Amino acid sequence: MAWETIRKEATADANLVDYQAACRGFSWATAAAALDGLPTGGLNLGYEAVDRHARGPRAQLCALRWLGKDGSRRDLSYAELSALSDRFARVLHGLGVGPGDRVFALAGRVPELYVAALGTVKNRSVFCPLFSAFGPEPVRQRLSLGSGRVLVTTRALYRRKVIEIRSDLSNLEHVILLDGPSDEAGLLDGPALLEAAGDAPFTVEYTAPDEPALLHFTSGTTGVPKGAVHVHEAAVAHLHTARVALDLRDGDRFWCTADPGWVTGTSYGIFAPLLAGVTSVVDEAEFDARRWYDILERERVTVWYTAPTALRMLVRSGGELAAGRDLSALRHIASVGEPLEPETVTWGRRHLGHAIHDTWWQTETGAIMIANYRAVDVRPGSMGRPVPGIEAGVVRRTPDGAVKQVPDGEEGELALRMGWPSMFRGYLGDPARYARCFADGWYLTGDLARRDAEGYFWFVGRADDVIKTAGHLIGPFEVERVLVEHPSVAEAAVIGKPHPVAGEIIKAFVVLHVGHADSPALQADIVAFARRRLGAAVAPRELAVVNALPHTRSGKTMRRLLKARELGLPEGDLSTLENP
Ligand code: 6R9
Repeated sequence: MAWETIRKEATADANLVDYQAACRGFSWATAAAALDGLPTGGLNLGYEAVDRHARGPRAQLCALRWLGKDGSRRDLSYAELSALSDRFARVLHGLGVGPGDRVFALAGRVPELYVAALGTVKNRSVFCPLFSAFGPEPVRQRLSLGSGRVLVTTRALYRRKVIEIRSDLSNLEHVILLDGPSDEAGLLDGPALLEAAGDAPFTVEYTAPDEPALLHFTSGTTGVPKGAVHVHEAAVAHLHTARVALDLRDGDRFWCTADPGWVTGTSYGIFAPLLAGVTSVVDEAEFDARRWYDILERERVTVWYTAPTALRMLVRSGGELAAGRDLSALRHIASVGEPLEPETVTWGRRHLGHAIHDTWWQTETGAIMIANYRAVDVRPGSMGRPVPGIEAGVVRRTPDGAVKQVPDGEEGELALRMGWPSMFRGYLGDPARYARCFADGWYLTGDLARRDAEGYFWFVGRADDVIKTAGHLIGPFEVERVLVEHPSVAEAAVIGKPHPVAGEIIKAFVVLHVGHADSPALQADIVAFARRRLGAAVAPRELAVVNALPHTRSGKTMRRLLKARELGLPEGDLSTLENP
């Protein structure tokens, strides 16, 4: 069924009113002029996000409104956030942690995490978030690949996920506990360190715009996770996209529901709203439909950035929870991370007063690249059009290494003309893999898409086997290598199985070692083993024991074939499922 275009809202006040004109008149130099730069020259992401505002009229404005799980709340003004992150920067400095050193964070959504992120980049160290629902194995792998010198975490998370791997982490010198002292040796008491750091302002040193600021791990089909390096001048793209794609402006109450353990929760949950000088709402709790409606209503959220899985859960929670709410403050709703089906776009219009505006981007792009805009007609099911300043194309690689755009309407790989400020500048320690992402001046995204005659982009699928489950990007190989460590498992293959709410769930197929008999108890044991090692967010939700896995002649597991069988598709007709 073709979905009707949703006409733009009455939006003469939108930041982006005339899309074509905004694209024509755009330059990154002009966008960069919206930032101050350091008094000593250079550009520092943390300084731009908080210190700049703390020195001006926004000093007393609420920067972070934190809502605790237990109903408590805490407001931090720009001045307070600037002072606290100064203290954190001084703590790092005092520990001898300096420019380029990597500071990892493993914590839930607590104010101290935001303070640590800002303080880290102000100290010119590199902030690297980890998802707090990761188990010990993904934490170990990322900390060791990233040679983390500092880990900022909590007592409980340390005990559950770090103790057992600490001896493997030879570069890890300091563990700072955000929630105070611990009896265990070798752990630093964060609040005491912050207290002792005193309140003299921290002077941010000259920071080159292309110096690393953030490190985000992301997954591919094979091999270990890749550390995508982002630089301070990503701030230019964070702010620009916050304005044009999210329509942020003075006076906004912005709520990004993503966890800072993933790129959306960092780019748009920490930095973009602060760069834009608005109030950012942070909820510590996990999804709960009633609580979420309460937050939208009570906090008078004006701009809401969320994800398809969460929206589908809201849809399923039924209309009663939404009925009678005063959502009149809400001006714009946007979504990212997975395909957003047309039904959900129009559900937003009906129940929340606004269409859901899909946006597309990746860890590697650092910021929104394609979006539906408030003042532009929405085509439900489409990711929208490129952000002014971004050239996107649908391409095919030719055998001689060139890249050719395909005609409108045809499928190909989504590509972006390289050179925007938040483009990743490397995969940590893997320049060859980085180089393979580029050809002919294009960054090749690994997503399949098509463009229609009016320039709207439509997501088709992934060109590789990575899985998006509940918006989280999971590499199948990371799961498979843990499964085969179970004493009964000889071989494993993992796919994303379509799921009505989570988009996909992780399904594992395992072959048992000779002499091991399949049983419900054994299957439960394998799943429990994977959950313990990987954490609930990464472990398989379903498992099947099979006699053999399909392999190519060169020995690679044919995950696509398993997926086709799972979906009941004819095996000869894998079209979009086929590996390119
Ligand atoms: C920000 C983020 C990136 C991958 C991306 C694509 C998928 C993101 C999407 C979407 C369909 C959208 N993706 N946005 N698919 N429609 N609007 O999610 O980064 O975790 O690196 O994932 O997510 O496949 O390539 P990341």
